[in-house]
Amino acid sequence: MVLLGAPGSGKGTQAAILAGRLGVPAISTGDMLRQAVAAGSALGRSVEGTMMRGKLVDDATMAEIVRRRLEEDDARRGFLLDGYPRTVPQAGTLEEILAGQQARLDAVVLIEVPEPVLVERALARKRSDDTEEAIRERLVEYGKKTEPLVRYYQVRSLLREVDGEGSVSEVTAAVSAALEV
Ligand code: B4P
Repeated sequence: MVLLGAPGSGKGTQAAILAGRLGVPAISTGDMLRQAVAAGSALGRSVEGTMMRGKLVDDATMAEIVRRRLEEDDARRGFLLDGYPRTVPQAGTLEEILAGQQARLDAVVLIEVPEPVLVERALARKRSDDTEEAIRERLVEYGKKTEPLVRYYQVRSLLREVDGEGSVSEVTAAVSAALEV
């Protein structure tokens, strides 16, 4: 499964809850990148500036990271992707990876939250990449590069839309209902 939504929509929050419930790993590309930055690895050093500016890391780098992660044993029985794909080329890469594993996506959940609430939540989170400028830039990037995925998955009959404005438990209930889990 894939969780789709603007930055601050609560993808990561819901992915962790749902993954626990379904017994599959929640794979957050944002967390993986932040860990690389914290560890000071070559990958971390190469993506740090991009993340701080609120820009997306390039598709080739992300393809490499996700391909490796989905080959790990714990992802063989299923997984919940949080924050990938974020561009149409990334969605194509994911399809290729899954085809190579004779697997397919079951569903894509879009968590919808109005922009003022997104900014408020992200500022409250106080993560190092959450300056107001970076948050605004992430929303612009989302509109340009990630929103086209809504249509991409709609035409493939995979998209399930959920209102993400309620409390964490209300959103979990809405996501569970949409997925019938
Ligand atoms: P991510 O880590 O994916 O960050 P995000 O989109 O901001 O967070 P998310 O939507 O998961 O919100 P959260 O649950 O934390 O990406 C960070 C950066 O990494 C990107 O900007 C980019 O540079 C890079 N990156 C990652 N993946 C990439 C890719 N595929 N391609 C290129 N670049 C990539 O929730 C936000 C806050 O709201 C939290 O504080 C939470 O506690 C709160 N909250 C959640 N649900 C709530 C609710 N229902 N009510 C009230 N508060 C709630």
